[in-house]
Amino acid sequence: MSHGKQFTLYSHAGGGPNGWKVAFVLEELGLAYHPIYLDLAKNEQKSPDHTRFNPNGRIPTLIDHHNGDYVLWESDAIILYLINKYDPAHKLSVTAETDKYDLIKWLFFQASGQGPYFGQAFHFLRNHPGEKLPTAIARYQREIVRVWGVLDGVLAQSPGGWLVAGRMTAADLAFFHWNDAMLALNVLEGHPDGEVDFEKQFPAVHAWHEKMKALPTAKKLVADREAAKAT
Ligand SMILES: N[C@@H](CCC(=O)N[C@@H](CS)C(=O)NCC(=O)O)C(=O)O
Repeated sequence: MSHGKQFTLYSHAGGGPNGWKVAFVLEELGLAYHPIYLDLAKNEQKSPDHTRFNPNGRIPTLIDHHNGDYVLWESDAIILYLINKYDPAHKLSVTAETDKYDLIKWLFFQASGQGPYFGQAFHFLRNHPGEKLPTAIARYQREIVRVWGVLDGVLAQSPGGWLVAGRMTAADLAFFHWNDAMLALNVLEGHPDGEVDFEKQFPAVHAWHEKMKALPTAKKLVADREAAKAT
């Protein structure tokens, strides 16, 4: 560990949200980390330098140098590790048993219901080689709208407009970067059921998103992302 920081984080120099999710939690907890940005377009995530830590060959991967160089991958597992071990003041974690399971529930939903579907929407709209596949694009665009609908219904009824315990927790942070990427990259362009107005159709999700976007840590990460892209 020549960089002297507690953690090494393998992440993506572009917008790949799963690495930025983990960075968001590290930043909010004030934990020092050294990011290594991999170029996914060059398949650096599949190189032995990375797969010796993460056999799945995807980012993020975290190494905790204060815990025997413990290596962990899968973004939401990393988030749970960080908040269980390094959040004694419960800034992002919760204490009541049912709140703990609610937080885990949202992380599972994020990992299974948001990330992969939103990622496929981006892939089929922007990255799929060869002919466009309108049925695939429509399927995943509809899924973004469906997931935002689920979140909107819950957030509209939740105290403070947060997912768990009436305050911001790691559960909220976990959703932010995927939502932000979908908006920034206009992934709902040409939605088969008509134009989507994020603010009007999903006011609770929009308000939730804006609250997180205004955090100094979120702003710092936007600057970090731009700097990483430029290198
Ligand atoms: N379930 C994994 C997903 C990781 C993932 O798909 N990461 C993307 C970047 S956001 C990646 O590494 N893609 C490159 C690839 O699939 O080779 C997690 O949450 O950590």
